[in-house]
This record gives sequence, structure tokens and C-alpha cells, in this order.
Amino acid sequence: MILVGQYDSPYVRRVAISLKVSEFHYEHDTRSVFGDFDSMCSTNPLGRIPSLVLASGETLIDSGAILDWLDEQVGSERALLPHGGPQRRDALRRIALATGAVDKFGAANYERLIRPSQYRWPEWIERCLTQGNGALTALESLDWPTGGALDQAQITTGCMINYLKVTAPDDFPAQRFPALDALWQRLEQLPAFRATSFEGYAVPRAG
Ligand SMILES: N[C@@H](CCC(=O)N[C@@H](CS)C(=O)NCC(=O)O)C(=O)O
Repeated sequence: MILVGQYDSPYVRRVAISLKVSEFHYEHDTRSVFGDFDSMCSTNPLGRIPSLVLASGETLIDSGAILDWLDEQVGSERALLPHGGPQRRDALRRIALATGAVDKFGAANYERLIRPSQYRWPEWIERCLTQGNGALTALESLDWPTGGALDQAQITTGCMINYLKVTAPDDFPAQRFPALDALWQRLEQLPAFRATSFEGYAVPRAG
């Protein structure tokens, strides 16, 4: 199978880490969602990452759908998302907050880094940051494991925190989010996180 997308995307990274934790081997297609846009649209009509091209030739798009397929492959005992009940609802809530934070801080990043400065909309950036901080505050108030098996809520939240640390460190002051910072520090030491680490941000920046 081939995972399409670079690890600077927290959506790609959460899939990559989940594949590794579930002991799936994959080739990595590192085409850029910006630099290789036309080619990317032939893989996913939305021109977005991640996609997962299966050995059968079928292409799965959207990280949630890919992770759903992955959990189905390994069965409920090894699935990264609990299969039902309050545990599943709790995990889905954490994941919604983490992916929502990526979307909101990501939108603010695009506005601050990519849109030409004369077209920026400060009120919109402020709204996105308020929403992203709402998610971070909610996640910070929850109990997080300090060890044991990885699950999808931890993986997705770890990828979200790392995305903020790399792309917009001022948006994630560690002293304001100590529980999340401790979670991130622990997760980034794990083999699957280390194997997918990235230090740069591939999106071109406008002046
Ligand atoms: N809901 C999608 C979101 C994926 C997403 O936002 N990918 C970003 C990279 S982090 C992307 O492809 N952005 C390019 C674009 O939307 O033009 C998923 O979970 O896969």
C-alpha cells in the first residue's frame, strides 16, 4: 500500500503512526499537496492529503475513512478506536477536538502565512484562534494516560500538538497546557512518532 502525503500534515501523520502501530508496511509517496497539485488531484479529486492506495488499486481518501478501514482490518481487539459505548464516545470527542484544533489553527496559519498581507482579515484570524484555544482548553482538562497502549485519541492529539509546536509555537505555550505538553513529550519518544517526525513546514510563506 502507498500512503500519499507528507508528514507535516497532522492528518497524514496520524495515519502513518496508526499504520506503524498496527504493524502495516507502506510505501510513502511524498508528493506535495501544493507543489504537485494537478497530480494530487488525480489521486484524490479534492486535491487533499492523506490518501491510501491499497494493493487492490482502490484509493481511500480522508484520514477518518482510512483509520476506519485500518481498524476494520485489525479487528476490534486491536482497533485504535474503542468499538462502542462511552469509551468510543469519549475517544470521538477527543478526536473531534484535536482535529478541530488543527482545522482552526490551520486556517489561522493559512491566513497569517499564505494570504498576501493586504488581504488578511484580523477578525477572522481572531475567531479561528478563539475556537482553537477552546479545543485546547477542553483537551487540557481531561485525564490522559501516562503510559500503556496507544489509541487513536492519543495519536491524533499528539499529532495536533506537534503541528502547533512546529507551525505556530506561540499558539501553544507549554505553561498554559502542561497536561497536553506532557502527553506530547511522552508520545514523541515512541518509535512510531520518531519515525514520522518532521521539523519544517512545506507551505510557502507570503510576505
Ligand atoms: N478531513 C480531511 C482533512 C485533510 C486536510 O485538511 N489535509 C490538508 C493537509 S493538513 C490538505 O490537504 N490541505 C490542502 C487543501 O485542502 O487544499 C482528513 O481528515 O483527511
